Amino acid sequence: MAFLQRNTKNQLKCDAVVIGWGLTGQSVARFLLKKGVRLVAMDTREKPPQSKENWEHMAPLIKGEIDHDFLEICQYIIISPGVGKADLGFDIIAQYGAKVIGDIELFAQFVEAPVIAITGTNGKTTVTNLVCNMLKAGGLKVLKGGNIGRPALDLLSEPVPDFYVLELSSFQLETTYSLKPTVAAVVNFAEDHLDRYGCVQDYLKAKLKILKNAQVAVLNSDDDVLNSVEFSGQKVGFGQHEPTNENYGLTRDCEGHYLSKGSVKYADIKSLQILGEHNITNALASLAICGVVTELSPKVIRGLQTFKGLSHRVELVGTFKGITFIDDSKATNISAAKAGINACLSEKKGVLIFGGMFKGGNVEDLIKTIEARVHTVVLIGQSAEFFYRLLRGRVPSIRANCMNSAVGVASAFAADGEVVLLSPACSSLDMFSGFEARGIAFKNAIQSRVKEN
Ligand code: UMA
Ligand code: ADP
Repeated sequence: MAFLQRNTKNQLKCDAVVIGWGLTGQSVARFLLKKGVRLVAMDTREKPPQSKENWEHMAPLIKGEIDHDFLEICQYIIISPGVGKADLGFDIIAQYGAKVIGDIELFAQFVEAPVIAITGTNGKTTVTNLVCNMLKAGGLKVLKGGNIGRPALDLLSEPVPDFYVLELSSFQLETTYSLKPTVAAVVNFAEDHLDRYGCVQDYLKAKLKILKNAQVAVLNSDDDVLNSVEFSGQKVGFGQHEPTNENYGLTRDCEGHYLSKGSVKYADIKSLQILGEHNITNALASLAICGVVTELSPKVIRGLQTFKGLSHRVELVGTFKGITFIDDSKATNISAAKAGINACLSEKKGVLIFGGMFKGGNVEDLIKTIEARVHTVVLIGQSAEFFYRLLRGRVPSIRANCMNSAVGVASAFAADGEVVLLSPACSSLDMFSGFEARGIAFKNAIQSRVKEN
């Protein structure tokens, strides 16, 4: 194998190395090979994901290691967002400097239509989808991609739209330098990904790269961290405060609460189909973003009102034997879980299924929310012992070793009329292939109980 790699290297003049053979790495290869770039791909995993295309003769794939000889001779290293220092065993930017870029940087260098870029700790996917729904309802052509699941470079093979709407993660922004978004939005900021970043400041620094070169910044004005962010261009704020002539907010009168800007009321919050306070913020963010690029016509507002929400985000699964089950598997950090608990367990205490691979952060606030709204916690995953100790003496908790048994225990402890909520505050990778698989396991466990009865 080593001999084969040497041979390959000697035969090739390698222009670019693609690191990571997941969705991103494969999209980079697709894009660059069409442009005649000579590539070598590498993945630190022995078994990276398979590709549908049969292109390995064009882009040799080195598995299970990083070959520094190629990194030294190539002009560009395109690194996938999920690949951190822990995977590589070294700091690639410190070692190889400016030639290390990400797929979004490549996208930025080739894109030919305006870009709406959306980041934040939570709500990125919801806001990205809302914005697309609204712009489409207004008759505009949009293409969405990025962290949402479709690699951005794949969008460039389609006819040029009116707007590209990109959901961007901090991982992607770390290696993006020349993106010039027409609108850059930050939905909120909270602790997350502390397993990858040394400190919360490094995570914030990566997120705020979205604002570099942006024409208009759309920022959450309820968020203390984002409120103090400096931006030299036009700023538009959104939040659950009174609206102003520049900022979107909530007008409260005796008839209802309205999503508004200045004296213009766009929609009654009762007309939204998405649940919870956090989704009001998401709706305001989407209005603020769309308001920069188009007129907020009744058609555009219909696009907001007809949005039904996404799977695994405060998703109502159903009611069985008087117990309502809600899937919020996408709550992979503390602040998302707090939003989920507040949205679903506000009036009556219920049962929470919680835990997984904990990414770090200040848990005290979350424990307080749990104390206020949850009477029993069912703990799953790697962090079960850690949370069991934290909850001891505050909220009764029980450990379960799989999703089936968690749903069984939760159902036994939930009374008629109560809610069982899966909102784990942790990533799922200790037990599942991702948050979708965790949500599906939750739904399947409920389904099995329905069938058995
Ligand atoms: N990996 C290695 N060695 C490698 C390459 C990857 O160990 O050489 C591991 C990484 O540690 C990571 C996993 O493989 O755990 C996947 O990494 P990747 O960069 O190859 O992932 P892709 O398949 O390209 O998917 C990425 C985003 N994933 C991550 O950033 C982890 C997807 O976001 C995104 O949809 C996709 O690009 C298209 O743009 C997912 C995600 O979890 C939804 N994002 C994080 C989040 O939302 O919290 C940031
Ligand atoms: P992201 O793409 O940033 O992960 P999603 O829209 O997929 O965001 O939602 C992820 C999780 O965060 C879900 O559990 C959801 O209920 C919660 N969430 C969504 N919007 C917000 C928000 N504005 N504030 C806090 N939590 C939110």
